[in-house]
Amino acid sequence: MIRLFDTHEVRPIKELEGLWEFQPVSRQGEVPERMAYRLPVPGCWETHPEFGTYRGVGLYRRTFRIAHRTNLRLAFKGVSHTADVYLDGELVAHHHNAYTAFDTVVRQVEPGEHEIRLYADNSFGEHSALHIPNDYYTYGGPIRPVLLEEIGDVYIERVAFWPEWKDGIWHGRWKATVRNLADTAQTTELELGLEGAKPHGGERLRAALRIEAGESVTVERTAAYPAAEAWNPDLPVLYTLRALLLEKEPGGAKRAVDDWIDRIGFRCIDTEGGRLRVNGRNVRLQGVNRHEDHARSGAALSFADMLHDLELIRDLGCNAVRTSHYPSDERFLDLCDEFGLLVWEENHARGLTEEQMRQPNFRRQSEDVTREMVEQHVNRPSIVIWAVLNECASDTLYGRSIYESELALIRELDPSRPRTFASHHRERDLCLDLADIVSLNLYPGWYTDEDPGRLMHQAAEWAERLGGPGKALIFSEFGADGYYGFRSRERVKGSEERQCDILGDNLRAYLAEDSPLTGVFVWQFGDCRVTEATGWLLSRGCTRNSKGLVDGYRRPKLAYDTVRAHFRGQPDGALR
Ligand code: ADA
Repeated sequence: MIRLFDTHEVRPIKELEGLWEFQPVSRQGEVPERMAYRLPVPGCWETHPEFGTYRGVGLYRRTFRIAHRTNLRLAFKGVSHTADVYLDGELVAHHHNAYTAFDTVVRQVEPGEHEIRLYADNSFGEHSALHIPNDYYTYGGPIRPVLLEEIGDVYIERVAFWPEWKDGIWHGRWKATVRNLADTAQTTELELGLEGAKPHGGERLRAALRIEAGESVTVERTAAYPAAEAWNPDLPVLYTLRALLLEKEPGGAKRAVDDWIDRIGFRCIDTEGGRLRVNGRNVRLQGVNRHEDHARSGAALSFADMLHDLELIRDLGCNAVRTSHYPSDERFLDLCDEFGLLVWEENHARGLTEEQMRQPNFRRQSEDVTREMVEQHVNRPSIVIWAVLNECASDTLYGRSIYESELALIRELDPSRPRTFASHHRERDLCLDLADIVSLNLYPGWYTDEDPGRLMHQAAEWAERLGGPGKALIFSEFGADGYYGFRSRERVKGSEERQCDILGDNLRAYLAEDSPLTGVFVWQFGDCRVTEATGWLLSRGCTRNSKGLVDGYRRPKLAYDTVRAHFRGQPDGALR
């Protein structure tokens, strides 16, 4: 399943899901004598009994047939973590980072049978600046869908849509890019429309285009949509966006030769008065941090598992989720759009030191994922915050230069959403002024003995002094380990009871009347696997980060009900 809706009705598209051949190999490009295994796609090799801890390169192979000569677009929604793709023996794509999509276009492919070889590499080393041993697990394989599309010489590459509230009416700003693969200039007509929401004075927006050989053109348009209804968390109205490329037939009639379908919602966000506002109304974010990790399927959750997560998150009384620490699967974001769950989405990084940020590949890989995240997810009404670089070196001058350029890149790509980053550097942070929202990860009751209420007011003072006056403040992480099933009358650390106590104490302070916080995100929704290694952090018990409200199989712990009671405004009903 690719998305919750059809992304194309004109362009032929096929998901290459199912069983692919698999073989571990020693390096990218190696052709083994035989392919001894079969693995599911999407999936990760850790689900196979022999590869539960395999770290290295894995080759996935399959064939497919096409009936006529055509241009092919091969799209990968997420390969963990570095991919090399070969079509009929030719290298056609290379991509780093598990959590963003990439594609490649191959021209004039002949009819008949063709072979795809996908080399996925989950090893750590110089080549990989973002995927490092960490407090979550880097799985191996195509963890998200793989697609095959047939395109003509001229095709729609991307369509972005920004809703804007102006003079009491919803407006939409369009930006559509059309590419010409041919060796000669081409003409075409682009038509842009929203189903169910007509622009002022017309049905659809149109542009006649002439595109030079091998080039692309970007069309920008603005229109008013007086009849549009707003997307709100309690009534998330979605509209279908449809872009078409039209060709004139000999008789004069127009025929659609390519299309692009997406869903959008009309809503605006600001941080006036130090609060996050959606459509001009204050919203206090009550959320969880969610890793894409499941005890059974690793990072390749099924759609049913994603929906189950979303239902649990809603049952907890959350109105928000943070995609820690990387962009989410598109299907999970589709669910958030559909159910009105607000999303903090962040680029991929966790806990990089200055030295790791100086690694030669860091800058390019990090900017790539930031750009891909924003370009690929910009149309989603559910995303209300963009974030970068969780707990990296924002306490150093070099770190500051990186935060500055990544936050600026986001502003350039999408001026409509507030930007932030989650810091654990407290008053030593040097970048709080660069963000629109100050976000802090603090663990009173777990890593420190501080009183949560006192710490919160102290944090508000840091935000004001270092971030700038009147900035919104979020507690982006707080929590405690609780080993599923480990019970203790003495409520010792690590027990489910102690996890309830700590989360209860935190939430009582943060959700109180006098709270300066505009949002709270519990660390974390579900337990996740971590890299097995030595060192205090990575020697976590059970090779898991056990601060989940549910365990890896989604069995609720006692703390689930504690958080649920607080988020639903009934803290007295909480287990203490
Ligand atoms: C950090 C980090 C999380 C997780 C957490 C913890 O704040 O952002 O990824 O490691 O701490 O459990 O300690």
